[in-house]
Amino acid sequence: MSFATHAIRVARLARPTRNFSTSLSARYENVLVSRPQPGVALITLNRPKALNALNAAHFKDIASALKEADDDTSVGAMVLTGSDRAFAAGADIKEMKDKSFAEAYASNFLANWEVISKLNKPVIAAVSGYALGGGLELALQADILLVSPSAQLGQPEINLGVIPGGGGTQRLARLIGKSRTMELVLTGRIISADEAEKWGLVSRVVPEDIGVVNAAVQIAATIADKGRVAVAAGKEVVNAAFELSLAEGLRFERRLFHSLFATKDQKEGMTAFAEKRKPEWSHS
Ligand code: DAK
Repeated sequence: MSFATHAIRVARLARPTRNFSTSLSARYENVLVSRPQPGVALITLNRPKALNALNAAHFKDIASALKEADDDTSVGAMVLTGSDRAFAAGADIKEMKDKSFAEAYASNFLANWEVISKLNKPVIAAVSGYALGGGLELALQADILLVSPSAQLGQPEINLGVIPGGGGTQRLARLIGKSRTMELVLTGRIISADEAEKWGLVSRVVPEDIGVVNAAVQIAATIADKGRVAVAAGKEVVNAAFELSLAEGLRFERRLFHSLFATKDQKEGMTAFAEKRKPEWSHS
């Protein structure tokens, strides 16, 4: 059986019950929070009338829900998703259209934007429908990005007389190169899920019959089942590849690898392998 076929079977078997807990969501007006599987927090953007456009209140809820899950010791990984029609159609244009420079500058407008990249635990974005402008920039902050066949991704800010401001130019250039990034940023063209996969922008397109959220939850559950210290180290060091030179990155990787020998999970993981049993992580 190929890896892809195996992954599809596993995803089908592990299809989560959509048992959204209202108590977890109660504090948030614009996001739903649930626990589809042990160790997994599912955060769903929920501002459907505006295609999940990200206004200040919405973004505050997203940031708080993610931070809360990151701080929760029972959570090992998070999934961030939107609706079938839109992951998010960008920052809220109506909210920002009349802002002056002084207001934007004095309030440090959208300063909390980099929230995902500052979390310790992995975030998997499950994107269906529109992921435009800030919506794509939010998804690009995730550690793993999955899309459904309906996904439409782009940076259409040029049509509004501005440019991307939430990291799009920099993250896209690193992921898909200069020419493709220039095309997206300068023309505002929206690309399909297949094109995004071909360009290496996303991990994969998940077929409708499996469901992008189900696949993302399955990946999150797999990660949540590992030792948390090693997972955090893996996330930190891969992300460092976007900031450091190769020599610095290799050194950082090696040092973090060395440091994991100070953890109980390293002793347990390697002992369990030698004893031919499943490791029991203490996350310490
Ligand atoms: N903002 C506000 N409302 C939006 C919206 C948006 N981005 N996108 C959609 N809506 C609203 C529509 O106004 C409409 O509301 P009503 O008229 O019903 O009240 C409702 O959602 C449904 O939209 P449509 O009627 O337009 O639906 P369609 O299917 O016809 O079209 C569309 C869907 C996604 C193609 C279209 O809505 C569209 O083009 N939306 C705008 C996409 C866009 O330009 N996005 C980029 C926004 S700028 C930064 C961080 C981030 C950013 C900047 C700085 N820093 C950290 C500094 C991000 C900037 C952006 O994202």
